[in-house]
Amino acid sequence: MVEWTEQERSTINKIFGSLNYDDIGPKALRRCLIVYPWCLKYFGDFGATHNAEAIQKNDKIAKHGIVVLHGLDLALKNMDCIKATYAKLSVLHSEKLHVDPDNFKLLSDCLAIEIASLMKSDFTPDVQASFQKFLAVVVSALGKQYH
Ligand code: ZNH
Repeated sequence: MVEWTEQERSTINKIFGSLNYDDIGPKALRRCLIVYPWCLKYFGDFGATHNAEAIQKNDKIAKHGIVVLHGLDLALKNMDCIKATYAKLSVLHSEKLHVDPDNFKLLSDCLAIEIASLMKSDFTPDVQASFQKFLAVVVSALGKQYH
């Protein structure tokens, strides 16, 4: 089981408590799809092309970015059993969506970059360390049901 210090718990809760999901979710997913264009193939029915402007303007991508961010609430509310909490979502991404699990890490890095640019000097190395640990546990849990 992953151990969390009180400091880590409070830092992670503070970050998420200050986030506007409707803003940061779309930004993180768009960044991921623009920087790592192969990720777009999983969103075929969203109708976006490999073009930054099309990705920025796509409402379905924006909405899905919000869904993904709310997906992180699961981990936030269940920090002591993240692996079990994501079992279903892991099966979905593996067996139904066939998302290469390497991409979870890429999206989590894009989210870190968006949060860094929002928080600026408040995103200290210490804060980043807690945040990256949280995301690493989520990424690992999402990849757990892959065979
Ligand atoms: Zn994912 C879906 C989360 C990543 C792709 N996702 C989804 C959902 C959720 C999530 C919550 C919904 C589900 C239901 O409906 O039930 N994701 C998530 C998270 C993460 C992710 C948390 C990390 C962090 N994804 C991802 C990636 C990708 C994806 C990276 C690719 C690249 N997802 C996806 C898809 C889907 C999902 C494709 C489906 C969509 C639709 O709607 O169609």
